[in-house]
Amino acid sequence: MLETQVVKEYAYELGFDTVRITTAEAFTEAKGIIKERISRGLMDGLPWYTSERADVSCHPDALLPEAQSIISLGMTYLTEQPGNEEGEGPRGRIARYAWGDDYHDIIKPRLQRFAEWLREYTRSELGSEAEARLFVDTGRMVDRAVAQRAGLGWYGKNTNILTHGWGSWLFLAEIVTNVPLEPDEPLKANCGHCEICLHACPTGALTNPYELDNRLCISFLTIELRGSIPLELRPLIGNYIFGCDICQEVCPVNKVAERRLGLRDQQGQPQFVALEAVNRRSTERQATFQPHQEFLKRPAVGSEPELIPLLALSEEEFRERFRHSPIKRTKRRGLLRNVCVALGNSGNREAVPALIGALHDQEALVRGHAAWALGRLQGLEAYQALQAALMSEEDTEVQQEIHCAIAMFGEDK
Ligand code: B12
Repeated sequence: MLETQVVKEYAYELGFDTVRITTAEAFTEAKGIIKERISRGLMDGLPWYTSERADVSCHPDALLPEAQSIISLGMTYLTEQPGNEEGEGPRGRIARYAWGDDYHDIIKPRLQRFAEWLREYTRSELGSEAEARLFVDTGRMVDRAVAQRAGLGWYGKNTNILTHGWGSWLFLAEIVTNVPLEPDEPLKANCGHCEICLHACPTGALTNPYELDNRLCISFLTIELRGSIPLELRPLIGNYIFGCDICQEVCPVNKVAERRLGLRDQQGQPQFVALEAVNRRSTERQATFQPHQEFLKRPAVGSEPELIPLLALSEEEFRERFRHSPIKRTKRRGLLRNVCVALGNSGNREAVPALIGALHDQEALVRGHAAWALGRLQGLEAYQALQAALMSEEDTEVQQEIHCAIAMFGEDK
């Protein structure tokens, strides 16, 4: 058997914050739960998330026939709390994981280097090259089930994997290999009686402990959903325009992680000794926490950008601004749809002229949500603009949205 510790050390060298090992046995329990959730419609809205996918993602040997071990990896995206950004207008919120660079672009190359190293290492140590398959998020793998069984963390009731060091503020990735490695034990930790996250979710997406209804999750509604956001859910989204962190932010384990790893003081000095040492089970390697630079807030993206200027983004400006960011996933029309909803929820009438402009956007999706936002914000100017737009609008769905928006006005516009 290979020296497992050497493999783990190399993961740290590559910049992963935590690493554990599990076997390549099937994830039978996870498969049963996933299939049951699909059949109850809890995964609806993600057409690629099928029962057949679970047959592969829960069977590592379907991904690599001789699979023996899975190296489960975590990389934290906790970074400094952002300072105030310039500007006075209403602001939107972006989930923390998207403040910086796209994690797929950061983690994939490191996994590739890991696999290359593993091949070389096994050639010299065992005389034959290891085979390895790499996964981060988009691959057909159950990232969280792997992390749980490997003891990298435990399932929180909000369904995220929690760790002692970083709470759930970390990305998961894995390498499936045919090399036998000594497996770690699952952790005994759990959420106890705490159910804060279940009650904090504004849309009630956490229907039971450890159970998420995808169709209600703000993360799904603002990132993955391609079409219109259901009318009844729009007011509940608040000012989130990409993803959502509410169930993570309220989690006591996350609060402890934030305080302990935190963040630098005003002189730019790290305030706390990281728990990295604990996670590595080594007392010699005391180190201070250095946030990954790649996940620091990008000025062009921000964490709470001003909303009104976003409505003026052209396709090209959108592509340029979000080129390296996970936000590119929504495409311009998805982001502007979300911006309209956030402006409608802001109660800020300053947004009315920009929303009237958006009633003439090239995208029907944006026009429809701008109409809804004007209905929320009310006022004569908004009312008249909606009436005028109805005369020229040709898309039947948008016409419907405008009718609904007009119906939101009372007698005294
Ligand atoms: C689809 C998906 C989504 C969907 C969610 C659909 C869903 N219900 O999972 C949407 C788009 C909404 C989403 C949102 C988010 N996602 Co996402 N997503 C995924 C993806 C691609 C698949 C997840 C999956 O398989 N879900 C199926 C369900 C059934 O699995 P599950 O929720 O893990 O269910 C398990 C538990 O319920 C457990 N269980 C069931 N009953 C019980 C009972 C007990 C007692 C216990 C202990 C456990 C338990 O068993 C189930 C099966 O293993 C993974 C990447 C991957 N390839 O795995 C990322 C992933 C899960 N997402 C991630 C992130 C960061 C997020 C967001 C935080 C992003 C954001 N800020 O907006 C939110 C979090 C929302 C939430 N509370 O889960 C990370 C999570 C990292 C972590 N620390 O856990 C992942 C792993 C991506 C990555 N590689 O880093 N996501």
